[in-house]
Amino acid sequence: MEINFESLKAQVRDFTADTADEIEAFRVAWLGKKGKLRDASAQMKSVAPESRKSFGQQLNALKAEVNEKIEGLKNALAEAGGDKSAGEDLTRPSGQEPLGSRHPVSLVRREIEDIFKRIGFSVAEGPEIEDDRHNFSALNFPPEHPARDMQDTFFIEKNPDIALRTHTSSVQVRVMESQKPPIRIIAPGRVYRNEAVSSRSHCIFHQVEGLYIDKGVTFADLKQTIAYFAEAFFGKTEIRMRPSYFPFTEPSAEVDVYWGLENETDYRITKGTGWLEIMGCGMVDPNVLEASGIDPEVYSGYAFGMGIERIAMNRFNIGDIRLLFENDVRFLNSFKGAW
Ligand code: 2NL
Repeated sequence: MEINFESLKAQVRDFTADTADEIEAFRVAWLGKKGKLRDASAQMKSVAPESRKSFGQQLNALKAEVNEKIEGLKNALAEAGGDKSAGEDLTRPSGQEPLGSRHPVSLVRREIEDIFKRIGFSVAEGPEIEDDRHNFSALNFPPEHPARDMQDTFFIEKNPDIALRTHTSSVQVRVMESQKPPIRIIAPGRVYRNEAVSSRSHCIFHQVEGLYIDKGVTFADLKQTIAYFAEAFFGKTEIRMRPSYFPFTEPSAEVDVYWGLENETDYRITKGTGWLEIMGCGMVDPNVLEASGIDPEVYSGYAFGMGIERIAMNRFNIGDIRLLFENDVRFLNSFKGAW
C-alpha cells in the first residue's frame, strides 16, 4: 500500500485541540503502539529497495512534525491559562513542582549535628533575642569586662538588658539552668554581630557550640571528642591545641587540624602553615557552672564553639563569604542533591 505523506502531514497540520486530554489522544493516535506512525513504519518492508531511503526520510520528517505539533499545542494551552476542562477535577495529580536545594550552611550544620548525635549529644535550641544574663553575665562577662568588646552587640533601643544573642552559649546557659548533669548538648543556630559597615561585612552568622558536663569530665575528654569530630568531618587525624582566652572557659584553647601542604590550595587554605583553625574550646569556668546552679565542686565540663560559614567555605571551596548571604539561585542550585 502506498503511503501518502502529504495527506498525513496535512492531517497533522490541521489538527486542533482545546484540552490536555485531546492533545494526549492525538499523541496516542500518532505515536502510540498502534498509532499511525507505527503503521507507516510497518510498510517499510514492502517498499522497493531503491525508495527505502526517501521513505525513511519522509517518515522521520512526519514524526518530527507530530512532535512539534504536540509541543505547540501544549504551549498554546499553557499560554491560554491551562486546561479549562480539567478545572473541575480536584483529584487530578498536580504537576511536578521544581525542587530547591539545601543551603550550604544548613548542609554543614546538619553534618556536624549528625556527628555529635552519634556520640550521645542532643541538639538544643533557644531564643535569638536574649537578656544580658543569658548572653553575658552568666558566662562570666562582668559589666565592664573588656571581653564584652570582643563582640559588638545589637542592643534593643532604650533597653540595654535585651540584645540579639552574640553566640549560642546563651542556649547552653538555659539548659544548665533547667537540667541536672549529665548534660551533653550541641547548640547550633544564628547569632548576630554588629560588624563595621563594609561591603564584605555581614551581621548574621551561624555557630555550633557544644557542652558536656558531668562528674569527672577532663581536658582529655575534650581533646578526644574534638579529635573524633575532626576525623569524622574533615577526615584528618592530627589536631593540635594552642592556648587561648575566652571569658567562659579556663583553660581555653584554639584547635587546628593538620590539613597538609601538598599543593597550592593547601598553601592558600592554611596560609602556608599546613594547619587549619577549626574551633575554640576549653574547660567550663567554675563561675559559669555556679551562675547556673551547678556545683563546680561536684561537676566539671568542657565546651567548644565553631563558626559554620567558615567551615562551609572550606568544605565547598567557596572563596567569597558573600555568596553565602546573597542567595543567588545560580549559586544555590549548585548544591542540588547535596544532602
Ligand atoms: C569560638 C569559640 C567557644 C564556648 C565557645 C561555652 C559555652 C558555655 C560555657 C563555656 Cl555555656 N563555654 N562555649 C567555649 C569555648 C569556645 O567558641 O571560636 N566560637 C566561634
